[in-house]
Amino acid sequence: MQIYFCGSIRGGRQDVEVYQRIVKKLQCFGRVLTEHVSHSALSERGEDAVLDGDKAIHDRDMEWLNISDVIVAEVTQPSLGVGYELGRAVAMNKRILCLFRPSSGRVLSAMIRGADDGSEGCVFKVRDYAEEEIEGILEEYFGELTKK
Ligand code: 6IA
Repeated sequence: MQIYFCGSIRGGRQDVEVYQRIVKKLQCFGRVLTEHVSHSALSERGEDAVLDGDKAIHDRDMEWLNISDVIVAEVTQPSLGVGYELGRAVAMNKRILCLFRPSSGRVLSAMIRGADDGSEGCVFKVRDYAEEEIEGILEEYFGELTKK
């Protein structure tokens, strides 16, 4: 299974340790194409050092999004790039799981929360969680997915 993980980069790296925990667990279920999103060496400004620049990042990520079977996004730290990836993934009819931590004190965008219609068959899911629940939530989600 090809998994595309989304997390904030230029939107702010405050949650990088949570991303690491998510990516580590995701690697039990398949290949995480965007593992670098969880690297602590990648800073908000680090991508400026990439020679090929933003267009190459965008085009490669869109290719990976296209070949992915499932998208998992940590959406607590608001990020334009993550919002864009989710919109593109919806247009590609991809299966999407968004993870949000209410303990952050933030309120999730209605455009993300509202994309989950609450029905069992909805391919766009939003799950509120506390950090210690990550592994259990992912086990449950991927367990259901492999049954389908
Ligand atoms: O607007 P943001 O930068 O917060 O957007 C973050 C999202 O866009 C992530 O989910 C990534 O998939 C994607 N993204 C943004 N910057 C990069 C990037 N920079 N590489 C790959 N995906 C990115 C260069 C990193 C490289 C030196 C390892």
